[in-house]
Amino acid sequence: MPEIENTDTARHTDEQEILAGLKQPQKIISPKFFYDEAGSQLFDEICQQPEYYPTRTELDIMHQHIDEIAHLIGPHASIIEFGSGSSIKTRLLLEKLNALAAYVPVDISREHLTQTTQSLAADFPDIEVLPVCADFTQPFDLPTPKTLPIKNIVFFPGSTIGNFSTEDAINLLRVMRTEARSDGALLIGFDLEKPKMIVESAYNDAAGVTAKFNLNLLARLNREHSANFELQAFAHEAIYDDDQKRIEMRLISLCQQAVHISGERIELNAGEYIVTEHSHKYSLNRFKYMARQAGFEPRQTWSDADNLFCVQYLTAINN
Ligand code: AVI
Repeated sequence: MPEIENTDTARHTDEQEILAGLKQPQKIISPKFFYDEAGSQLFDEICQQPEYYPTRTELDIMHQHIDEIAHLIGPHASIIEFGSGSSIKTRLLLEKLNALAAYVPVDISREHLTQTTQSLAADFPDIEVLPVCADFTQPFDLPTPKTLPIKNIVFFPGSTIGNFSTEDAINLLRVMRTEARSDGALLIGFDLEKPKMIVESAYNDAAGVTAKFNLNLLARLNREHSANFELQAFAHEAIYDDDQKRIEMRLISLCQQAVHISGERIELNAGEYIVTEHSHKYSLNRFKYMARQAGFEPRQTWSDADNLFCVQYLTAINN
């Protein structure tokens, strides 16, 4: 039963990671644990909140400049999407690109990949879809399409790059550079620096969806990792750190309490919090610095009229 063994091993590894984070002086849980089925649904709901500008702004930018994007990419490219590619942005790109060699979604979740592959194969019967099940933070082998691509374009929309620390973001950009190869490019969306008030309201929406999304993390630990978090004993908080240019999402303990997770006891004081996510907002210069460290040079930058969000096309630097 290798499937079951794998699942058990993965759960054990996740538990070790979660416990290690909860034992640190500043308690943390990685944002990657947000996305179980309920968490993914709540994230989709966040994207529809009026205060949450990134999703709709990025889509507007892509709609407005799709012809130029398609022209820069050119014919016979292979699109390698970091993430399972279920978004409208992926479909927009696939519709507009000329004579695509292949579309390669890369995701750690086999389930997400299967869904994406099936629905894209049905809607784009002429495009070869070659899913890769891998952790995209590490280099992975690319499949060989039937039509040899002229270049590889890594596609990473959604400003997910901002959820990585600067060091990890540069490492991830290096993996992208490896997969893009010497003639390749990167098409990426990232969130821009802006006044604190706009960012904080995006992560503290009035309908309370982001709060639910944050608290679902604890519900998930209860469901999957035999934890006993009392959800009413925690509150969501999202604060913009103007020095670090990032949102910090927290779950604050409303009282002194002890929780159990995988047989271990974790104590929290009243007011103590667990950091659950950072979401970095970049200046064009800061992003250029990170991209150059990884071997990419910005070639074209598109933004909205209010400079909220940015979509950028970068090509591989060959030394
Ligand atoms: C997925 N990621 C880019 C989102 C963000 O804005 O950092 C996750 C999110 N967290 C709270 N709201 C949205």
